[in-house]
Amino acid sequence: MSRPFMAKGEIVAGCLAPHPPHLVYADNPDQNEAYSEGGWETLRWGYQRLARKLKNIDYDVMVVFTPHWQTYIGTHFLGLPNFKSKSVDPIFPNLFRFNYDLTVDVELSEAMHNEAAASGIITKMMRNPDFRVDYGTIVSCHLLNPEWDKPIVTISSNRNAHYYSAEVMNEQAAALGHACRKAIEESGKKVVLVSSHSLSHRHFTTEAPLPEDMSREHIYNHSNYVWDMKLIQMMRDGKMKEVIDILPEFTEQTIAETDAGAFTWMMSAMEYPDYPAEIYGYQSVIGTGNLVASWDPSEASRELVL
Ligand code: 2X7
Ligand code: FE2
Repeated sequence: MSRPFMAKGEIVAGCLAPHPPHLVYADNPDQNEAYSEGGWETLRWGYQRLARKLKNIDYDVMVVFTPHWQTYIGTHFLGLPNFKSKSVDPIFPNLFRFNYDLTVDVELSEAMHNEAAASGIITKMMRNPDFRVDYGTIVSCHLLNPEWDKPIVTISSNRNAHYYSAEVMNEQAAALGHACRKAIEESGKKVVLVSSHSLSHRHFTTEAPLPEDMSREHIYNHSNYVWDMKLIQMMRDGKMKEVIDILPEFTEQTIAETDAGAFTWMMSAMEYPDYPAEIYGYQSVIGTGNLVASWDPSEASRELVL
């Protein structure tokens, strides 16, 4: 319910924030147990630049939609004020064993949950204190805000693409984005949205002896590269409605991580921007295509980055 005399809440930025654990591994933060000699600088430097921009934006909370919290009955929302544990990547435990201690904006989480439920979407609040937050949330949030000085909300990926089809996922995620926008506006809060995923997602099945050996890193195949570049050009051109319309085909052709619904959710919540995206960097990680990008609704602060 909206409160009288309260300023309307708003989405102040939307970030496409890929979450290969390699990027945190390469950064060697205190929280991660593994040690590296670096790697994937094009993405990490892009992230650092976007993190600096976010420092100059006034916002209350980061809302992240992640493919690695997979729910099969409905969309779930983090529902306790604090989660503290160790997050271990199930595929890359050699790279990512991260000790996290994060705060959640439960009020906003419940508001989005309730608005989504009111629009007919199956939803649930996650109230288990022993729940382990997924590495997608942690990697994207850490790289966008290494100080962890803002609360977050995580939204799970209801696996509609797998249960039904990429088209059904696109429609469901768009409805969820619409509901979340409404909840944010009524909350009076300033929110940064985070869509946590790679673009093309075919990946190598064996790892280099030294994971950060950049002489071994390249995109999985040319077709994936061409698809990624096509999408990035459309983002530069401000054609986000068109991007979302072709997303099911992109998802199927490149086994893209857009299957999770995060990108459609974010674009729907932002009402399909027709202004240029800010591009911060593109690079492959174990063969997948990864883009760091942002959508800044304010013309005054929007930049041509790359
Ligand atoms: O989850 C991921 C990913 N999306 C891309 C690359 C490598 C690892 O993990
Ligand atoms: Fe992933």
